[in-house]
Amino acid sequence: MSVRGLRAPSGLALNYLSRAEPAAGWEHVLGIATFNGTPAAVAGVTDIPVARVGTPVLPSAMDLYEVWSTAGPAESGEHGRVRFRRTSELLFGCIAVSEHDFPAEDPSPLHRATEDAYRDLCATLEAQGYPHLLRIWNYLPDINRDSGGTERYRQFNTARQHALHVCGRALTGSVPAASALGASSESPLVIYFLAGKVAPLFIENPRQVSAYHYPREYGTHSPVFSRAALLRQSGGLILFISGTASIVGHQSLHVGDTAAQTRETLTNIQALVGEANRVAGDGRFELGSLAYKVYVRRPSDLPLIQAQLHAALGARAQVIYLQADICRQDLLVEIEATGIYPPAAAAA
Ligand code: 3EB
Repeated sequence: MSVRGLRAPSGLALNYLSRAEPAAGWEHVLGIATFNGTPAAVAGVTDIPVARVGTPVLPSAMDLYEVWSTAGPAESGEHGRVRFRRTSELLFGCIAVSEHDFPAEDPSPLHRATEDAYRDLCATLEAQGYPHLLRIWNYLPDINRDSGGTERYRQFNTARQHALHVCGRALTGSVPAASALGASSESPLVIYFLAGKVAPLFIENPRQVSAYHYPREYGTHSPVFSRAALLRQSGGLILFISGTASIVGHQSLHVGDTAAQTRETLTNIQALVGEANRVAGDGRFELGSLAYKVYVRRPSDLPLIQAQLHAALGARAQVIYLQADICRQDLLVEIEATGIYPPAAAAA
């Protein structure tokens, strides 16, 4: 049963499902993310990449699966530690690297894990011939914890930038849309991604400094991501909006005020939707027709955040909520979104 879904006329589809198996079967599934441990329902699925993300679903005890699928034939494979599945246009991949794989005396096992993950990821894209990284999701345990005097999110940023540089990839401009969130302490570093044969358009937010140009007060190495990526494929448009928070310029706004942070975040997403429509020319994306993933730092804030989303988006919007720490201590909520235009009936 599909609780929420988006599908391009032919091409990529995203569904947030309340049970693992899509009604249409596994054949067209490219990849899955799970958020509540490793459910038995997907344990037997050997051919499809499954990213096991350690961010609990809210309200708790709800089962939820993020399922990416396509209309065309798909093929699975592995490269290094990356598991992937691909069509003629797109590749979905995921990788998990445990920090325990590195010596405890290493100054930053997270740095090593991040470098290894990105190196395998880049090698996969090169070997398979999908050079354009479109969208990437990064989940690191204890994202706000310090070790060796540096916050772990900053260690991740240094390692990500270094690894992308070594792979010969851009560090500004043509860089993927992304999310980077905290996961539970027991989780490995989990990364999943979508890559394509054709370059997307990368979109920045006129209200925000580009993340790759953040000043050094946020870390010696800036985060490498675009605010959104827009892909034209098979007669449709796909809009990937990065994790977005209550940041204007480069500063966090409304510290301590969850409702105001949620409204500012939605204003940022509205600005990105406007940019996407302008850049695409024929884009007709609207706030109310996107699919949203909302990361909530404090589970007790859920009703407050839900109320803001309902007021801003109306009843049609598709929204799921996860508990996750956000990459700045003063941020209480972060929202990512995906849009497919023109819209079609949700896949069953
Ligand atoms: C921000 O705007 C909030 O490091 O990949 C959002 C999306 C954020 C992606 C990343 C970080 C990342 O800076 C944090």
